Amino acid sequence: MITLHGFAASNYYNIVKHTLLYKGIPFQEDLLYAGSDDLLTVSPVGKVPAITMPDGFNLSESSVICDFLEETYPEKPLYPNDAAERATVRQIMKIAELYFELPSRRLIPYVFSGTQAPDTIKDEVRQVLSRGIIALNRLCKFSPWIAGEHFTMADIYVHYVNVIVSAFACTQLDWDVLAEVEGMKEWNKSMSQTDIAQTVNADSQANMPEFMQHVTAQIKAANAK
Ligand SMILES: N[C@@H](CCC(=O)N[C@@H](CS)C(=O)NCC(=O)O)C(=O)O
Repeated sequence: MITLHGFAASNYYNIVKHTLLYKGIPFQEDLLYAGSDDLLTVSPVGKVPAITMPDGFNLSESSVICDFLEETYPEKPLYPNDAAERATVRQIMKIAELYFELPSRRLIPYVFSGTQAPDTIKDEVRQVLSRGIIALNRLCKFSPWIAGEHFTMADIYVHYVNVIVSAFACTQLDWDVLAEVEGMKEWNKSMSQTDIAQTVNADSQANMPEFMQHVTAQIKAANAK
């Protein structure tokens, strides 16, 4: 059976978990937090998530894992057959990662420490998010799914990117970023109402107190140095 390493409060972990559940692939979860030595044995940069296949093959990087799962378990496909359509799905995912997820993540330390990011950082994050908003308005269809008629990996990926945008960028910048992409909020709401997303999000909420304890311990350890 596949082992999914990581923790349920991680949105990257949840991209892979949602994919496994959607495809009906049996898997077990192995609770590991970033920074643990055990994680380094399965993930070369020590980041969550990683998977271990039944034959012992380890893989990390959420979008790479998703591609691997698609190739290994092609039933219930999450990418279109047509090469251009497939590339568009990946383009949406990449733009969401680069222009929504990563800039929003810059604000995580400020939210966790209950402080405000300096204006220079807020300005930089706003500029990157603005480019993402323009690009996603151009690319996303929401008819009814993000890339058009069919449910794809981009639906899963962007839904969990939006968790980070909402929790960190929207709060620190006091800006409803998702409302800037026409159709995004309505689609995101329908995604969150799917059975799989409800399961994944319930597990995420259940893990949150322990994850926050872990974060607090890390911050204390760093301050003590
Ligand atoms: N590019 C990686 C990013 C994964 C990532 O940043 N995971 C976070 C947890 S949500 C993590 O492990 N952070 C620990 C660290 O940055 O050292 C992916 O797509 O899997």
